Amino acid sequence: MTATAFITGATSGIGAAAVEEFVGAGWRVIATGRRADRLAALQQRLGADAVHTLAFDVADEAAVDAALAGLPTQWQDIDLLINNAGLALGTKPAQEASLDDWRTMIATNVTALVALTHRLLPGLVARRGAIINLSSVAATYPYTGGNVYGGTKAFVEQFSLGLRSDLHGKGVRVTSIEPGMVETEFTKVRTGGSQEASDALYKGADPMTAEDIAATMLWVATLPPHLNINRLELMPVSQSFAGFQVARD
Ligand code: NDP
Ligand code: 8X3
Repeated sequence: MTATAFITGATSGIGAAAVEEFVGAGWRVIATGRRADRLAALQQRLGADAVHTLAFDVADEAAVDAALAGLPTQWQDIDLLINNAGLALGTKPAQEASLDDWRTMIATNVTALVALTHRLLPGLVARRGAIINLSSVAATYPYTGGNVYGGTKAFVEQFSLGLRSDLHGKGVRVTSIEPGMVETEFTKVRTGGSQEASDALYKGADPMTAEDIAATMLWVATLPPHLNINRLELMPVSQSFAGFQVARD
């Protein structure tokens, strides 16, 4: 029987690549995001039998509920939830950052992820399904300007591990994927739409691609059912760690 994945943030970057990857491997995918035109293009390219689209703001719980309530019967049995929708806003240190940006990151990366997971968990338990959550290296390694973004991703990692505990014995797999630099629209979004800033960050860095992460997610999702990858951290070879900083008088 064909398995069904529910992928948030499917209009761009990692999520869009994941739709292609999973459909290519024979899965059916419910692809979601706010930009309905991009979802329609995805469905047109891959076919309505393989891709069902739901356009909603993941942070709008009423919109999420309405979208889920309207799922056709043949799309209601979800085997895999990929909580990928998310964003960083701003690169300023905390004392100069925008509180509105912080609220948006928490609403999207934390509150919305938790609410959608809560909504789909009973079905995932019934089907002994799986959850893949998109955390980040920013969950583990702090950097200047990462403040609330890193905090949201640390939550995603710890929530994933907590889910593993709560789902003990239920046969549901949960994985926190924690990538470093992946070239997507992420930096353009973070910098308020600056393609120049995005190009400058990735130039010469040979960053990971959205396809790299999508292929990793498919690998995680298709391991033998007795295997669970708890956390998986990836970086491009060009990215590594810097030391502590010391302020001197
Ligand atoms: P993109 O900006 O390319 O994609 C982000 C996706 O999230 C889009 O499809 C966007 O859809 C969706 N999204 C954002 N806000 C909302 C919302 N309120 N409602 C619904 N959908 C939303 O970035 P990436 O592909 O890089 O990011 C995907 C995930 O990977 C994020 O969680 C990010 O934090 C994480 N990540 C990214 C890394 C990177 O270096 N790129 C590294 C580590 C983790 P739309 O705008 O159409 O709603
Ligand atoms: C995004 C990765 O290194 O830009 O989650 O914080 S990084």
